[in-house]
Amino acid sequence: MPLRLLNHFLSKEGFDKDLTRILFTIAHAGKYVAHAIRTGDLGLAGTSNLYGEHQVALDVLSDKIFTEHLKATNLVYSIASEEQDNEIVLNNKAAFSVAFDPLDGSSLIDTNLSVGSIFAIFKNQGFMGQKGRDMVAACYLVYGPRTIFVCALEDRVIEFTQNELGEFVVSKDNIKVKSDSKTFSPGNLRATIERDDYSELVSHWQKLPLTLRYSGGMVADIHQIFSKESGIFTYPSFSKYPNGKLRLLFECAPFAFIAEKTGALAVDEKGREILDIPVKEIHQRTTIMIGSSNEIGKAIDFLN
Ligand code: P6P
Repeated sequence: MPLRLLNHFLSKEGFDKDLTRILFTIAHAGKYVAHAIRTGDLGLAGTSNLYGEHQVALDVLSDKIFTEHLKATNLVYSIASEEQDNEIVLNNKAAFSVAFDPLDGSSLIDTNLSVGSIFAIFKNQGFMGQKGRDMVAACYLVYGPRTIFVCALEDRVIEFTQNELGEFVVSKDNIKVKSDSKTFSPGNLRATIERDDYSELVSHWQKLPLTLRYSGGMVADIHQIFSKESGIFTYPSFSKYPNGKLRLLFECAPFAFIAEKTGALAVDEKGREILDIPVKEIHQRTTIMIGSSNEIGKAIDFLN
């Protein structure tokens, strides 16, 4: 099988040249983040982000790496980062806007669990009023035993795995998720204390039985659904997070965009498609249930 390197593969598939340049840039920048995770300073950066979460040095460094690489393309009008309070205009003549969580799950790094970076790409100047459905691409990197880059554009979801030479090579093309789930990834289990409906849903999964697969890192937990082509991940609301904890623009919408290309579903706990929720505020949160369509349908019934 011909070696299918990321940049050659995306170029020959006839995708938008500027868009593939942005995707290639993100994957390339991800190599520096992967290196920093494996070798870099794990201490605190002495700063905190909007949410008051202490930023580990790697959060700050990852944010800088992606921002600088995207700026250098001259293709990006603005970025919105989970680690930055506001949208930042990079080039007011450019066509694309990129929202990202530069290092999701960074609190897991000192336990050596897999973490990742998540990206939503719009061919629009700015994010306000946009919906996930307006994206032109979404992608993520998983920094685990191997560094993996997954991107969704047009109707394809493609996985690339970094080889021993540091090149991203196609490892899965046109990923599809089965409608039935074998595993469950129940986020925010503490919500079962307040919510009988979520408690009943979790018991339902346990009695099927589905196999529990949960790490606390959204990227790895959801990547598992695409990698195994089956599964369900949930993060419902509770008193501490009445609108859910996870962010629409940086986390849930990109994964929803990818999920729907695989035949999986991504809804909030009321059953609304994540991709139809308009961006009103770049840090807005949402609940999420994402994965095998049959299991999502049952989960909506339980929570409503
Ligand atoms: P909790 C990590 O901090 C994160 O943003 C996601 O990666 C993960 O799914 C979620 O939070 C875990 O949240 O409340 O269980 O710690």
